[in-house]
Amino acid sequence: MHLYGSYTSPFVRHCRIALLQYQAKFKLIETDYQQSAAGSAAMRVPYFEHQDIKLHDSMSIIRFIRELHGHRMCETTAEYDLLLLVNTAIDSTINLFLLEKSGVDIAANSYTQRQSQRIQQCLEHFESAAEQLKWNDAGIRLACYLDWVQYRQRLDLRQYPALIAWLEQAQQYPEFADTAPPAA
Ligand SMILES: N[C@@H](CCC(=O)N[C@@H](CS)C(=O)NCC(=O)O)C(=O)O
Repeated sequence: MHLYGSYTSPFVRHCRIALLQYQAKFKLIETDYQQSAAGSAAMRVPYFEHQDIKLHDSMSIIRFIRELHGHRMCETTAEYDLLLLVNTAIDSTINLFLLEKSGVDIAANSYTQRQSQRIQQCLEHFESAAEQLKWNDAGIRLACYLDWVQYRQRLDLRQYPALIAWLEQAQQYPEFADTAPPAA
């Protein structure tokens, strides 16, 4: 199994965690923008190859890994919905991060302001739902996201004590601790 990605991406990290949970043999191939543009129609990481299978999104990759080991990706519709909401928050946060890096003034544009508002509302939702979190795909993805925002210093999580507690709980899982982004 070949997983194409980076050691910092929260999407790639979730795939690595799923693979480590099953002690699956895989190779992470570090992939930059130029390589992902050539290797995936989505021009993003992760993408994945195994025998004649090629997958272009962390959602299909994780589903494939779980099913390969006789499990489902999400046990309930509620878990799936939470997972998608975390994806929404990650997408907006990464978009703002990349726009800012490319010189866009994200505070001056009404659409980027809406993205910032979306992120805040998602975080408030996660905070209010934190008591129900489990170490399943929704909970894992949330932990990957929270650790990434801290790593990139994108958001101040101090106003979300339940999310900080969830992140601390996640650190207890070896597959989460072992996939932490490298020191900047
Ligand atoms: N929906 C995709 C999102 C992947 C994604 O946004 N990856 C980021 C890295 S964390 C990326 O490669 N961005 C490059 C770009 O947008 O050009 C997934 O779940 O795999």
